[in-house]
Amino acid sequence: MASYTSLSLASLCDSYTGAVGLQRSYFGKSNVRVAPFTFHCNGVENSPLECVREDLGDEADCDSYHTAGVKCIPAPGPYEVRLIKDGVPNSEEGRVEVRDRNAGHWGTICSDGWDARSATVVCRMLGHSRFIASVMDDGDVTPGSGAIYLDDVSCRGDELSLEQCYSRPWTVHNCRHEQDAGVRCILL
Ligand SMILES: [Ca+2]
Repeated sequence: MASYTSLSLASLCDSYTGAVGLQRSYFGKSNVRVAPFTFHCNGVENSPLECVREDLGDEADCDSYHTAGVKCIPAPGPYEVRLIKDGVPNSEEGRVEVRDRNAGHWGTICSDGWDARSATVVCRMLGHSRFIASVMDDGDVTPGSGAIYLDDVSCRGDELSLEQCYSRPWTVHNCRHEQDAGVRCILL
C-alpha cells in the first residue's frame, strides 16, 4: 500500500516539473516483495530515503498488486496563449488556448479554479497593458478539442505568464472540454 501525493514524488524527477503518483500497480504487478512503507516527503528531498518512512508492519495490505509507480512528465517550454472566438483567434475574448512555445500544438485549460486573477495573467500574456480581466461562464465558451493541458490553475494575478502560477502538471487533468476556460479582456 503506497500513500503519497504527487508532491511527495516530485523529488524523484529532478529534471521534470511533473510527477504523478500511480497506485495499485499501474505499471504491472511486481514479483519481488513489496516493502510495507509509507513515505512522507515534502518534495525537496534528493532521494525517497531522505523522507520520513513509516513501517506499516505485517498487517499492511502490501501484496504485489500494490506496487507504487512514478510517471515523470517532461517540463514544457515557455507558454504561449491565444483566445479563440467563433473559431478564430480574438485579442479580447474567447476560449483560452495554451501551448508549449517549443512544441507546437494548442490545447485548452480546465475552468476548475479558474478566476479573474488567472484571467489577468492571460490578458497580460496577450500583450494588453490596461484592461479589466474576467472569466467567461462555461456555457459561453465554445468547447475546444484535442489536449487539455492545464487544470486547477491558481494565480496571484501579478505573474507575467501562466507557467509561474500553480497548476496540476502539464497534461494532467480531470476535466472535459465542456469545462474549457474562457477569458474576457476589457480594454481601457
Ligand atoms: Ca480539476
